[in-house]
Amino acid sequence: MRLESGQREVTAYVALGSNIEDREAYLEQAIARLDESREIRVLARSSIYETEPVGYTEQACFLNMVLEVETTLTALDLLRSMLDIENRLGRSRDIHWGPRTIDLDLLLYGEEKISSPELIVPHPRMLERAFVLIPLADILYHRREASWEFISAQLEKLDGKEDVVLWKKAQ
Ligand code: GSY
Repeated sequence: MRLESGQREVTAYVALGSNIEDREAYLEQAIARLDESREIRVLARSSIYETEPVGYTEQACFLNMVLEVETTLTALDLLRSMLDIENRLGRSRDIHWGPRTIDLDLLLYGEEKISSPELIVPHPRMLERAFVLIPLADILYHRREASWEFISAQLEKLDGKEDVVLWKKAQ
Protein backbone atom coordinates (compact mmCIF):
# COMPACT_ATOMS: atom_id res chain seq x y z
CA MET A 1 0.00 0.00 0.00
CA ARG A 2 1.26 3.50 -0.79
CA LEU A 3 0.51 6.76 0.87
CA GLU A 4 -1.35 9.50 -0.97
CA SER A 5 1.44 11.50 -2.53
CA GLY A 6 2.24 15.18 -2.15
CA GLN A 7 1.38 15.36 1.53
CA ARG A 8 3.50 15.56 4.66
CA GLU A 9 4.29 12.12 6.06
CA VAL A 10 4.52 11.77 9.81
CA THR A 11 5.87 8.82 11.79
CA ALA A 12 3.56 7.80 14.61
CA TYR A 13 3.47 5.02 17.21
CA VAL A 14 0.29 3.12 18.03
CA ALA A 15 -0.22 0.74 20.98
CA LEU A 16 -2.53 -2.26 20.55
CA GLY A 17 -4.11 -4.40 23.25
CA SER A 18 -6.66 -7.21 23.33
CA ASN A 19 -7.96 -9.43 26.11
CA ILE A 20 -10.93 -11.16 24.47
CA GLU A 21 -10.25 -14.28 22.37
CA ASP A 22 -9.12 -14.63 19.70
CA ARG A 23 -6.68 -11.99 20.96
CA GLU A 24 -4.01 -12.47 18.31
CA ALA A 25 -6.63 -12.45 15.53
CA TYR A 26 -7.96 -9.10 16.80
CA LEU A 27 -4.43 -7.64 16.79
CA GLU A 28 -3.85 -8.92 13.25
CA GLN A 29 -7.19 -7.61 11.99
CA ALA A 30 -6.50 -4.18 13.45
CA ILE A 31 -3.05 -4.10 11.80
CA ALA A 32 -4.54 -5.14 8.45
CA ARG A 33 -7.22 -2.45 8.68
CA LEU A 34 -4.71 0.26 9.52
CA ASP A 35 -2.46 -0.83 6.66
CA GLU A 36 -5.28 -1.03 4.12
CA SER A 37 -5.97 2.68 4.58
CA ARG A 38 -4.47 4.75 1.75
CA GLU A 39 -3.17 7.25 4.28
CA ILE A 40 -1.48 4.85 6.71
CA ARG A 41 1.44 2.51 6.18
CA VAL A 42 2.67 0.10 8.86
CA LEU A 43 6.48 0.37 8.94
CA ALA A 44 7.39 -1.84 11.90
CA ARG A 45 5.77 -4.01 14.54
CA SER A 46 7.03 -5.09 17.93
CA SER A 47 6.91 -8.57 19.35
CA ILE A 48 3.65 -9.51 21.07
CA TYR A 49 3.66 -9.65 24.89
CA GLU A 50 1.25 -11.28 27.30
CA THR A 51 0.60 -8.88 30.15
CA GLU A 52 -1.24 -8.81 33.46
CA PRO A 53 -4.16 -6.38 33.41
CA VAL A 54 -3.36 -2.96 34.87
CA GLY A 55 -6.08 -0.77 36.40
CA TYR A 56 -9.15 -2.99 36.58
CA THR A 57 -7.41 -6.27 37.49
CA GLU A 58 -10.44 -8.64 37.54
CA GLN A 59 -10.13 -9.42 33.84
CA ALA A 60 -8.15 -11.68 31.52
CA CYS A 61 -4.52 -11.10 30.52
CA PHE A 62 -3.85 -8.89 27.51
CA LEU A 63 -1.77 -9.35 24.42
CA ASN A 64 0.00 -6.05 23.79
CA MET A 65 2.19 -4.73 21.02
CA VAL A 66 3.23 -1.46 19.36
CA LEU A 67 3.33 -0.40 15.69
CA GLU A 68 5.35 2.26 13.95
CA VAL A 69 3.28 3.79 11.18
CA GLU A 70 3.76 6.47 8.58
CA THR A 71 0.73 8.58 7.84
CA THR A 72 -0.45 11.58 5.88
CA LEU A 73 -3.42 11.98 8.25
CA THR A 74 -3.50 14.64 10.92
CA ALA A 75 -3.20 13.28 14.46
CA LEU A 76 -6.93 13.78 15.00
CA ASP A 77 -7.86 12.00 11.77
CA LEU A 78 -5.49 9.15 12.65
CA LEU A 79 -7.20 8.88 16.05
CA ARG A 80 -10.62 8.83 14.35
CA SER A 81 -9.48 6.06 12.00
CA MET A 82 -8.29 4.09 15.02
CA LEU A 83 -11.63 4.58 16.82
CA ASP A 84 -13.44 3.45 13.67
CA ILE A 85 -11.34 0.25 13.58
CA GLU A 86 -12.06 -0.37 17.28
CA ASN A 87 -15.80 -0.02 16.60
CA ARG A 88 -15.69 -2.28 13.55
CA LEU A 89 -13.88 -4.94 15.60
CA GLY A 90 -16.62 -4.90 18.22
CA ARG A 91 -14.97 -2.82 20.95
CA SER A 92 -17.50 -2.19 23.70
CA ARG A 93 -17.14 0.58 26.27
CA ASP A 94 -19.59 -0.85 28.83
CA ILE A 95 -16.99 -1.15 31.61
CA HIS A 96 -14.45 1.66 31.88
CA TRP A 97 -10.99 -0.02 31.88
CA GLY A 98 -12.81 -3.31 31.20
CA PRO A 99 -12.23 -6.21 28.74
CA ARG A 100 -11.91 -5.31 25.08
CA THR A 101 -11.61 -7.01 21.71
CA ILE A 102 -9.15 -4.33 20.64
CA ASP A 103 -7.77 -1.13 22.06
CA LEU A 104 -5.75 1.29 19.91
CA ASP A 105 -3.89 4.15 21.57
CA LEU A 106 -1.97 6.88 19.77
CA LEU A 107 1.30 7.18 21.69
CA LEU A 108 3.38 9.59 19.60
CA TYR A 109 2.73 11.62 16.46
CA GLY A 110 6.00 12.91 15.08
CA GLU A 111 7.48 15.37 17.55
CA GLU A 112 4.12 16.98 18.19
CA LYS A 113 2.67 17.84 21.56
CA ILE A 114 -1.11 18.00 21.41
CA SER A 115 -3.52 18.75 24.19
CA SER A 116 -7.14 18.98 23.07
CA PRO A 117 -10.38 17.61 24.55
CA GLU A 118 -10.23 14.70 22.06
CA LEU A 119 -6.55 13.87 22.10
CA ILE A 120 -3.42 14.22 24.23
CA VAL A 121 -0.08 13.33 22.62
CA PRO A 122 2.36 12.06 23.78
CA HIS A 123 -0.06 9.64 25.45
CA PRO A 124 -0.30 10.88 29.06
CA ARG A 125 0.16 7.47 30.73
CA MET A 126 2.57 5.77 28.34
CA LEU A 127 5.64 6.26 30.55
CA GLU A 128 3.87 4.54 33.46
CA ARG A 129 3.04 1.33 31.57
CA ALA A 130 5.54 -1.44 30.98
CA PHE A 131 3.03 -3.09 28.62
CA VAL A 132 3.51 -0.06 26.35
CA LEU A 133 7.19 0.74 26.95
CA ILE A 134 8.54 -2.78 26.42
CA PRO A 135 7.08 -3.23 22.91
CA LEU A 136 7.89 0.41 22.07
CA ALA A 137 11.52 -0.18 23.13
CA ASP A 138 11.55 -3.25 20.83
CA ILE A 139 10.91 -1.09 17.78
CA LEU A 140 13.15 1.79 18.80
CA TYR A 141 16.01 -0.59 19.62
CA HIS A 142 15.87 -2.18 16.18
CA ARG A 143 15.78 1.26 14.59
CA ARG A 144 18.70 2.34 16.85
CA GLU A 145 16.75 5.44 17.83
CA ALA A 146 18.35 7.59 20.52
CA SER A 147 15.03 7.66 22.37
CA TRP A 148 15.47 3.94 23.09
CA GLU A 149 17.86 4.87 25.92
CA PHE A 150 15.27 7.17 27.45
CA ILE A 151 12.62 4.44 27.28
CA SER A 152 14.99 1.89 28.86
CA ALA A 153 15.74 4.25 31.74
CA GLN A 154 12.02 4.79 32.24
CA LEU A 155 11.48 1.02 32.26
CA GLU A 156 14.07 0.55 34.98
CA LYS A 157 11.95 2.79 37.18
CA LEU A 158 8.95 0.51 36.56
CA ASP A 159 10.95 -2.65 37.15
CA GLY A 160 8.87 -5.41 38.76
CA LYS A 161 5.64 -3.42 38.86
CA GLU A 162 3.96 -5.25 35.96
CA ASP A 163 4.11 -8.79 34.64
CA VAL A 164 4.98 -8.63 30.92
CA VAL A 165 6.02 -11.85 29.15
CA LEU A 166 7.19 -12.31 25.56
CA TRP A 167 4.37 -14.22 23.78
CA LYS A 168 5.39 -14.10 20.10
CA LYS A 169 8.64 -12.68 18.77
CA ALA A 170 8.46 -10.27 15.84
CA GLN A 171 9.75 -11.79 12.56
O1 GSY B 1 -4.84 0.90 28.04
C1 GSY B 1 -5.19 -0.13 27.24
C2 GSY B 1 -6.12 -1.14 27.83
N1 GSY B 1 -5.62 -1.74 29.07
C3 GSY B 1 -4.60 -2.61 29.22
C4 GSY B 1 -3.69 -3.21 28.32
O2 GSY B 1 -3.70 -2.98 27.10
N2 GSY B 1 -2.77 -4.06 28.88
C5 GSY B 1 -2.74 -4.32 30.21
N3 GSY B 1 -1.81 -5.17 30.67
N4 GSY B 1 -3.60 -3.76 31.09
C6 GSY B 1 -4.51 -2.92 30.59
N5 GSY B 1 -5.47 -2.24 31.24
C7 GSY B 1 -6.12 -1.55 30.31
S1 GSY B 1 -7.46 -0.51 30.62
